[in-house]
Amino acid sequence: MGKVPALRVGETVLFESAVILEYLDEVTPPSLHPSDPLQKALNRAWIEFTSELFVDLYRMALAGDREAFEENLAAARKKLQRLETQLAEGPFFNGAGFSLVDAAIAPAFYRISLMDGILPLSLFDHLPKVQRWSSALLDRESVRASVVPEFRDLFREYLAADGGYLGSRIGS
Ligand SMILES: N[C@@H](CCC(=O)N[C@@H](CS)C(=O)NCC(=O)O)C(=O)O
Repeated sequence: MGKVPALRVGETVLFESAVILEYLDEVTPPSLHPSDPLQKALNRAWIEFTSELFVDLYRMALAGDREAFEENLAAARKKLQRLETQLAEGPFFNGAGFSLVDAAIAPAFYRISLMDGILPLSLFDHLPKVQRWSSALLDRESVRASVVPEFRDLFREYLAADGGYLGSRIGS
């Protein structure tokens, strides 16, 4: 499809991030999903919801002008507001334990933190539960180790080379 992510397993290439996630969860027991079928289904629904957040962030990263950037920033904020209403004690989505829905959203929080380092986004303002969720995930060793050490520099180089609204702000 010309899109990322993709996962090669032997001769087979899997695509669609949620499908890849479910596959990895199945081949590395125990499952990170809740065991209750209804809770599991609900978690899958929220994973699907977060996939739209990635689209907003991708469009923010590559927005050509301020208008397009802010339009997608607003769309991302709306989704995070929605997520705020789903969180309880935390710090993770289902409480104290890390689960698959956390794994699904962690890269979004990482990208938000990187973009926020270029241009303050204030995406977590008035969203204390989402803020706590993001911090808990970004503090996890498994999340840190999920990208190459030079990811931040590569991301910034990619944005700078793109020359969009965000990329043109790097180093300014
Ligand atoms: N629903 C797909 C979306 C994949 C997707 O749109 N990936 C974007 C990056 S976030 C991409 O590779 N875009 C390249 C392109 O569209 O040319 C998934 O979750 O895997």
